[in-house]
Amino acid sequence: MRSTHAQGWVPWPDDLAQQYRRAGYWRGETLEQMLAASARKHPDRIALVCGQRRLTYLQLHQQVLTAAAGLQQRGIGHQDRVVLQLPNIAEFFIASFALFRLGAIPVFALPAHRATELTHFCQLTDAIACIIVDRDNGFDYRAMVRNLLPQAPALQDVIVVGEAEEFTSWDGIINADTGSTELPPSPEAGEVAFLQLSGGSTGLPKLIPRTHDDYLYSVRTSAEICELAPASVYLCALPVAHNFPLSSPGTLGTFYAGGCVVLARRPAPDDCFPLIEREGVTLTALVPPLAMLWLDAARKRREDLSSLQLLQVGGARFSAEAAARVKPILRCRLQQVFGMAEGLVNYTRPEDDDNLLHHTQGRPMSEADEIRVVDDEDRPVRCGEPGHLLTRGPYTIRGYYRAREHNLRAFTADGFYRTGDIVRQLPSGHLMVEGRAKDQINRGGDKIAAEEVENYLLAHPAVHDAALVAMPDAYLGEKACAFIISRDPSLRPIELLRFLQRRGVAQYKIPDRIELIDAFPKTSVGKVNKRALRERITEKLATALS
Ligand code: AMP
Ligand code: DBH
Repeated sequence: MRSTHAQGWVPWPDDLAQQYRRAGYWRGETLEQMLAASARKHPDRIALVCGQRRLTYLQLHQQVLTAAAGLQQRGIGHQDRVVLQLPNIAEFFIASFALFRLGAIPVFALPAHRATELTHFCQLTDAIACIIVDRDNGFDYRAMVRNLLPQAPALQDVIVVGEAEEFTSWDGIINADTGSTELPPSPEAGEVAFLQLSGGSTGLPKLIPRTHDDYLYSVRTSAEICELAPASVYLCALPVAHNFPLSSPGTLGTFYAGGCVVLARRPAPDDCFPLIEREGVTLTALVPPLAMLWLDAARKRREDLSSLQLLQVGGARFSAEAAARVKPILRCRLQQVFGMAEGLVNYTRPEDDDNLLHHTQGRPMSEADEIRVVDDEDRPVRCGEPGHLLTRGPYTIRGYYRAREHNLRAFTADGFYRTGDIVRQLPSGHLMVEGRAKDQINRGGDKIAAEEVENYLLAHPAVHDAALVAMPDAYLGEKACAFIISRDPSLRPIELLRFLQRRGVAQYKIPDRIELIDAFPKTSVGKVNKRALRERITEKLATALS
């Protein structure tokens, strides 16, 4: 096996890896080989709809091989990291599968990420190339990358879908004369296939190494649980690189089943409802705020949504009240999904009664998922009592990428991932997400690591100290409030927000509110008492409303 600790990731212990192979969880197939198999089985079925473009499985796979040859000609090869930041367009899949074919490793940035995050991904991975779109949603990705080039010395190639300006054009790559070039042997399925992002809770976003073997296992199992078939039409409304729409069972699960993936540029009803009607969409995945928006819109709009059979909701806690409205309003089944890019995914099942469906976040997808619910000293709590969720299994990572120190805290000595979630487990195995021990804000499914944003705020000369906490929000569930101790009495909150924007960080990380404060409340051991700060802002909001 060529993939080792030295390459920045922590493999499963050999005996377990063998066990996972013997059990048939890991099948030695790469993600690109999965697509190739679907192309052999269903060459003429539509695999992908992107705007007016419709690609059959055969066409999609051929474009993947062409792109692989073109990328190889640009010097991209086995184990090279390539930061991929694309919106919901066909090129996301053509580029990703082409990189999988070469054994190169895409780093899945989200379209919301800005210079600060992109620079970090380039530096942490020594990426030799990045693939971006020219502009989207009023933002020029070329200008962003142009400005970060001095900080990313390993970056040799910037590949642009659309108008490339001084950079390499994607069209040039897929139209290059690659006649005589032969593709290298496929990578091994036990190697890292890509790096996915974690919401994290510490300084800078962590990267999650997923192998072909482990990811495909989760994709296949998810596709079975969700009963995907060639007739399935999956609408990808969330950002395509996110783990939920990519693998639970998402776009990859749909390709595995021979179904059709329909890409929506935006998740709002204006974009998605006409697509559901036109394409006969049968399932889709949303975060809770979007699900609520859809429920409201469905009552007012005219589109025929009757093809929809399953709405998956996950990424943040979905209220039981909203869950109970899905079936009466959308006339489709609801599935709650509680997952994480690190691995473990839980689903409610078709046979679950309404009580389980509305009040739990499902149970683990695999019989091989190991679940522990423990107290602060890692001792198991009694069944049904709340505790920290720890997990281990055939598709849950053993360590973050190039994060030796952090891994000591994020994983137990025997390889369980500390999810940071507080859950209760019912005798049926179903989990209820009760809260969070990690210092993170879950802003309607977008995760914000408090420490990361605090560090950005601390970089402002007038900021003496900063503490970011969650505040309740009717629509998003939570928003972020920054408490600031200022050195300068004239500092205005708007100046801090502009400071973050100028620096270039994802918009969802910019605090929704800034509270200036003289001193932080402290815990008995002298740490910032974030619970007291959360209570303070919650009370303030309640008083303002009453
Ligand atoms: P990440 O590790 O960044 O992929 O984010 C995964 C985290 O999102 C989980 O550990 C939970 O905190 C949260 N999460 C995902 N799905 C749900 C859900 N259905 N209900 C509550 N929290 C969720
Ligand atoms: O929030 C998540 O990261 C998530 C939610 C649902 C996820 O990674 C998944 C399903 O696979």
